[in-house]
Amino acid sequence: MKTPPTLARFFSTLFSLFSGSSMGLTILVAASLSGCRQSDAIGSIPNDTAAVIGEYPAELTHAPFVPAGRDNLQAEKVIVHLEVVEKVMNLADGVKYTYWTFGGTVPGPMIRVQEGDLVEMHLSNNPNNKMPHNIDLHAVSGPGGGAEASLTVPGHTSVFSFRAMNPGLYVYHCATAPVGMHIANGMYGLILVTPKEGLPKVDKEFYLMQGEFYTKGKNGETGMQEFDMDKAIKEQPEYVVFNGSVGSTTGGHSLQARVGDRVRLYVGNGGPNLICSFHVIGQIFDKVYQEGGTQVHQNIQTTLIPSGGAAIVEFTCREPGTFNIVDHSIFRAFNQGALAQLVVTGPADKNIYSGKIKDELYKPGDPDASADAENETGKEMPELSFAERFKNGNALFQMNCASCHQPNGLGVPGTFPPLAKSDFLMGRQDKGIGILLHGINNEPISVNGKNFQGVMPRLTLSDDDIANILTFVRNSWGNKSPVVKEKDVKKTREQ
Ligand SMILES: [Cu+2]
Repeated sequence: MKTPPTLARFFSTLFSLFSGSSMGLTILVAASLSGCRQSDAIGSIPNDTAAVIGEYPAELTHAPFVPAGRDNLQAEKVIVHLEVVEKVMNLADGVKYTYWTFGGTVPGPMIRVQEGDLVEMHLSNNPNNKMPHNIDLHAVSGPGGGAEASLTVPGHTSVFSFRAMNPGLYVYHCATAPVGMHIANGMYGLILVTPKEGLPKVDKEFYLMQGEFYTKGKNGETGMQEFDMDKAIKEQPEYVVFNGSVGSTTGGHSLQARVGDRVRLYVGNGGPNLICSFHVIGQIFDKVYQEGGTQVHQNIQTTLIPSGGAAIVEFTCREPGTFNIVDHSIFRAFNQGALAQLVVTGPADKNIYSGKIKDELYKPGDPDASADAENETGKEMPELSFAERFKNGNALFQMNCASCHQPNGLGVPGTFPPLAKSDFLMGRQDKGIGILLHGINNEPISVNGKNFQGVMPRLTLSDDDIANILTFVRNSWGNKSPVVKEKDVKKTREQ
């Protein structure tokens, strides 16, 4: 952890010397030595949780970052300042939304304290806001999780404190009526209460939080979007996202790790409605602190995170690559935004994952499939009708040929020969197949009495494509001839 104020740190060290002594002495020393702001209330707190030494302002981090833990495992007083800010931000490309936030982001900042810590919450409601707000931390043992004590109108700050009694990963959220709307607008975050003995060291820690958004406009509809209460009640979101917006944690914003890194994800689900089936494609969670508790489950593929719940998952990165992090209710991931990415760099290990070794033809029911595969290309596909070839050929012509020969087939005088009523094209025994197969490389040609000399590149077209293009060209702009078949092209190609 970033070192808390040095004075507090000094006291922490000093007081730890007394940790074996009677609690009464510790409290006495704490009160007299600190002589400062913290210690008044602790006399009334049960002895086993009373030994708070030092105080410091909490390090708050915005997702996907996680506050560092501290080495000192003694209980301390941690002061948390959170400001509620109502602001317009991007929900997706071109989609704007008025978010209600803790700390100006969705999710709100991550708070990290230790079991036994005394947490002093200062909740400020920005004077420019329109709504009252509060905070309900699931880590609180007390009415409303602090909601009642923290109800704050714009331009005010409320303060309350709580003892972090139970280790775990907890959601906090606004609980001001209408509660669902405050949560749906983005008012949620995570507070981690690490166990007294600390958490095992890992190489990388990240913070992800899923939430749904209910907009009047359909998914992808651009412009300013309003909250839609009907969709929220029906639990039919337009967006399901990690960390507040579509693409918050993909591409250039992906999580980063190296091969060999041990990764721990702190994952929350703000809801307000949906349960998350949390999964990282291509990783197995060898440890899951299910529902954010202290019980560890091993070797889990997908873990459920309830609305208003959390999970801690861990894995070791064995292979390089881009790993998609999803809600495995999979339409949410690929159609509504519930997609984040982890990019792992470093050397591949073929013993763990080979990558594709080969791609060969597959003929079900034929034990000799691969031997036969060689001959497979000689087999005729069902021949397309004239109308199908003409239609496909039109599309291919527009893409490949029209910029030179012109959409009307008249070409450009002196430069690109016409195809319309072209004696050069229509008089050819091979129907023009050879030209499409091989191109023209500066050979002089004569078309309808005019001379041309230029280059027509050899295009990478299949036999089927060539049959389509020639069927179209040889039956457009006054040209007329029978359908060109794929087997005609194949024959010419073989000659
Ligand atoms: Cu609120």
